[in-house]
Amino acid sequence: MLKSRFMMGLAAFVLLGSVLSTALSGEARAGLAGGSKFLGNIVANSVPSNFSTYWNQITPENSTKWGAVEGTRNSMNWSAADTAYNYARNNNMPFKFHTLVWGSQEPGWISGLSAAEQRAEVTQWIQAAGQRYGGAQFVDVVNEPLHAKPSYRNAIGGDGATGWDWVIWSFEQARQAFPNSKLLINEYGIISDPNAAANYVKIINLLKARGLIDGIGIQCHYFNMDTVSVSTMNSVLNTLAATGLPIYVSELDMTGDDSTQLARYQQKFPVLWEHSAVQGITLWGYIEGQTWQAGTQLITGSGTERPALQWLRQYLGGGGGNPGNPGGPGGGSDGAYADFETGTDGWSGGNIAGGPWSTTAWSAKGSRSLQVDMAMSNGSQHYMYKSGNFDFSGHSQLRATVKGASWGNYGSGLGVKLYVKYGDNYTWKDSGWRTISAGGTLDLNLDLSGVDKSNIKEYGVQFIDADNSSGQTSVYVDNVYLWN
Ligand SMILES: [Ca+2]
Ligand SMILES: [Ca+2]
Repeated sequence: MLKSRFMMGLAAFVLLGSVLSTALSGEARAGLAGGSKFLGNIVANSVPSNFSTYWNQITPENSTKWGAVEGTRNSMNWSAADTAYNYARNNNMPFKFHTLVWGSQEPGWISGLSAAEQRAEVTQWIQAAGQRYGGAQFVDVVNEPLHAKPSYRNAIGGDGATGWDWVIWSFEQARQAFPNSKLLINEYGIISDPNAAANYVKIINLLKARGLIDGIGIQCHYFNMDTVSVSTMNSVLNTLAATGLPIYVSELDMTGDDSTQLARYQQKFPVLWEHSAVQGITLWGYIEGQTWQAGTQLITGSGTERPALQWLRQYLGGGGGNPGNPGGPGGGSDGAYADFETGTDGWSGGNIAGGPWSTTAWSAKGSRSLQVDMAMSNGSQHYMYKSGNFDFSGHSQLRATVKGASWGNYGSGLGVKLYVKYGDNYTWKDSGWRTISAGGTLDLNLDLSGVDKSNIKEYGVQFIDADNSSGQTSVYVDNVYLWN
């Protein structure tokens, strides 16, 4: 949609000679987010002084839109785009060019041209952008194909036999102009609407079949995010992930007074951030008075972090989780973190009758958990666990939530322990004996003091049948994470 802060460039310079093609490292080194996923933000005409404190990826807010660059035909104004691009390069941040073909913020003069002239102008625009910003990690090739088709689309293929020939043509041109960039499509109204997601996937699959697309952008603005449910979000993300392409959340914002915005971030940001297909999130502004929509800001006009940003800093600060939101991203691949939203997360079962499976039967976080079936008898022991070499350094507790199914005879209660095995001798430590009845749920905390945290060999949940138990049941584990 039209960005209200759109600034039409007035200065006109033709600067095609300055080719900035240095490839940037994809590794993020600034901002709140470490690890392999970026957390970025937009840049308008200048870069805020605290930008790199919070963010490690850049998308220009308006300055790489066609209407902003070429407001006067063949007079290209790249100055604000250069500012953003050079900052990204100098600070080793991925840069996204936004956007090549879009039905909003087009140059006003394009509609008056013949079809042949329109096609030549779009081609020239795409080539000029690629010549100047060929080092961009990402390019939004087509923006909002479902909502804002360009006025000139019939000049570049129209609907055609596929229904989306103009989109295919645009990606073909972009592939030539940006051979080293990841080509993305971008759209709003997706995260909150499974039907829209299915329509979006139809376009994506046309491009994927032709080798033209490298990732899926979903905007995730407040008018979708404020009210969407977590289950709808997960459903849409899984639909998009089934294409096999990575997902980029491209324009995230959420409104609300301090407590409302905080609750929305706590509930919904992790759903996006922790989905295995999501490789980066870009927020759409953060400073009060400089966002396109009032109420979305994360820093007030006086420079104070709003609660949602304070939480975000804590959530992303490593260490996994906090009192308001158990289950942060944890200590990375060497730590312990599992939510089983996309599979078994490498967990196994021991002395079980079936599984483990990622299931929607129950969850403590998100919409899925890990399930095993087991046959109960007189003191028998069963396990759900992950083995390998893990580093829990810097954390004081391992936590998880478990549940027993409502079927089977639990007798005097199913014993449950959260445990680790550590060191070369696989020394055992557990959370102590707790019991659940059929259908019961438990939050388990294992104190890691005294454990050689840098040398963890296995961790998991042990179940011990009561003497008077019998029959088959199912048990579930979810939201496994390291605390503090
Ligand atoms: Ca031109
Ligand atoms: Ca889960």
